[in-house]
Formats: sequence, C-alpha cells, structure tokens
Amino acid sequence: MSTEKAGEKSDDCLFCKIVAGEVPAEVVGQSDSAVAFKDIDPKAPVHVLVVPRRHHADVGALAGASPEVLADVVGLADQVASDLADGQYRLICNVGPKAGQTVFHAHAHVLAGTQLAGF
Ligand code: DGP
Repeated sequence: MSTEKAGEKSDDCLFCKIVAGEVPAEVVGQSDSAVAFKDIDPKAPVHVLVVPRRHHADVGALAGASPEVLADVVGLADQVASDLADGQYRLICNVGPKAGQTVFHAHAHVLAGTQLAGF
C-alpha cells in the first residue's frame, strides 16, 4: 500500500522524479507551482504535459486541494501553447484508468500545432 500523501513527493512517481530532475525530460516552461515538459510519445506536433510540482493523484484531487495551482497549470498550458504554437490548443486531463490515465500524478496534455480532429 502506498504511503504517499497529497502534496508530498512520492518516491515511486515518475512525474515527481521529472519535477525533481531525477528523470530527464525536455522542459519547455515553468512556474512557481507547475512544470511543462514534452510528452515522450507525442500525439500532435506540440504535445506537452503540464504538471503541478507537488504530488496529487489526478486533477480532481488537485482541484480539491489547491484550486489556485490548477489555475496555474492551465495558465502555464496557455503560455506554452503560445510559445510553441499559435496559442490554439486542446487541453486534456485523463482521470482514472477508464479515461486512459496511466501516470497517477495530476497532469494536463497540451495538444497544438495542427488542425485537431473533432470529437
Ligand atoms: P496519461 O495517459 O493521461 O496518464 O498520460 C501520461 C503521459 O505520460 C503519456 O502521454 C506518455 C507520457 N509519459 C510516460 N512516461 C514518460 C516519460 O518518462 N517522460 C515523458 N516526457 N513523458 C512520459
């Protein structure tokens, strides 16, 4: 059973390790409370993950614990989309395995740089 607590670094969390610089990633933006880095398996010309520095399992947990940090995640996503593309983007947050979440540290996918298919 995991002993991690919301907001604390989790030793077995990949994104906590990226935030700490223990696992390499191509960082494209930062704020006091969030980090943006390129997705290892891009689904669009620009595919960036924006994560809170502190550990929360998903964006729902983040919204409940630190709504101001969730707003900062969205603000950094908007900034990155302007820096790396034309400021038009899709923001996706997968919450739970049924939605496709595979890394259980809150994150938002920023997809940009092309005409995205409707859904
Ligand atoms: P999700 O399926 O919503 O939990 O998104 C997790 C994303 O994390 C997925 O698009 C691939 C990405 N990813 C997994 N491992 C790594 C890694 O080691 N480095 C980077 N940059 N991205 C990773």
